[in-house]
Amino acid sequence: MNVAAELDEIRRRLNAIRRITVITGAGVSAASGVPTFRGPGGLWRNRQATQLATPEAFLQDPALVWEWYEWRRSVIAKCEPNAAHRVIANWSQAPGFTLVTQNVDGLHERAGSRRSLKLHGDIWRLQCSECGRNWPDRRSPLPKLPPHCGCGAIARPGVVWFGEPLGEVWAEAQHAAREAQVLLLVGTSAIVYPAASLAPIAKSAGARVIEINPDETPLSAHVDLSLRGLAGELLPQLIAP
Ligand code: BV8
Ligand code: ZN
Repeated sequence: MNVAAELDEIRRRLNAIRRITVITGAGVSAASGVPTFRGPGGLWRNRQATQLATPEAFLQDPALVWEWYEWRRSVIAKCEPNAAHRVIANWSQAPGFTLVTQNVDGLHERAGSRRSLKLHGDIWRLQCSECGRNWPDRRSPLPKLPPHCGCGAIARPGVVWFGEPLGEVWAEAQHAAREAQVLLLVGTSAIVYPAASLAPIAKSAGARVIEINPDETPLSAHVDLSLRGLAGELLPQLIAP
């Protein structure tokens, strides 16, 4: 079946069902100019994101880790949501729709997505490293690095680091995967866990799993349909004319 026919079939299916879950990764924000983790912008000062996004790196050198997050906030602050974010925001108005994102950039919310499950937190929130307080701070640049909490302790970005648990949102994401009739996997390399286990969970619960990615991923052989293309080009074609 050619891509156009496959898109028709998906569009028909999406119009016929209620429970749709979409999982997104950095690829959805690539067209907005946000560097992906494994793409060309994935390296910062020759360090891998997986090296910097850890409690150990923050303990060892909080100033360096904050410089990285401050750089990412400054890049994201100049980015606008793209067509893929807008299609998903449109779908998010429907009752049976759930958005599960690995992205911390906040572009889904800026596009109007309601009720997104942010698996890995939010780069526009700060969290106290002592008392656990978590609050929004969208200033870029931040007036002082590292920022501190009202209790006097140093604050960290409100994101989930490698080696840290995801928290309650993980149970909600698993539920959304199990309940889905169709699960769309958009713009993720499906390497980071437990996020990458949501598609197999949905599939074993009977969902039809569709992947949209210009490249193959470790899940491509395990989904019902793997469409090679860009989210910003293919998603708009899934909206009923
Ligand atoms: C935990 C927030 C346990 C921070 C992030 C099982 C097997 C192996 C390893 C593990 C395992 N279980 C746990 C692990 C360890 C680890 C892990 O998965 N490591 C990986 C590297 C192997 N997982 C963890 O540590 C997790 N925690 O397991 O805790 C625990 C339990 C109890 C008590 C204590 C501990 C926490 C993981 C979360 C880490 N935080 N982000 C920050 O952002 O700074 S992860 C971060 O990286 C992102 O959030 C995202 O999840 C990931 C990047 O992946 P993608 O978003 O997919 O982006 P990527 O660049 O890789 O790919 C982009 C894709 O888009 C590509 O495929 C490309 O082709 C495509 N694309 C490009 N352009 C487009 C496009 N697609 C469509 N359209 C386009 N235009
Ligand atoms: Zn505090």
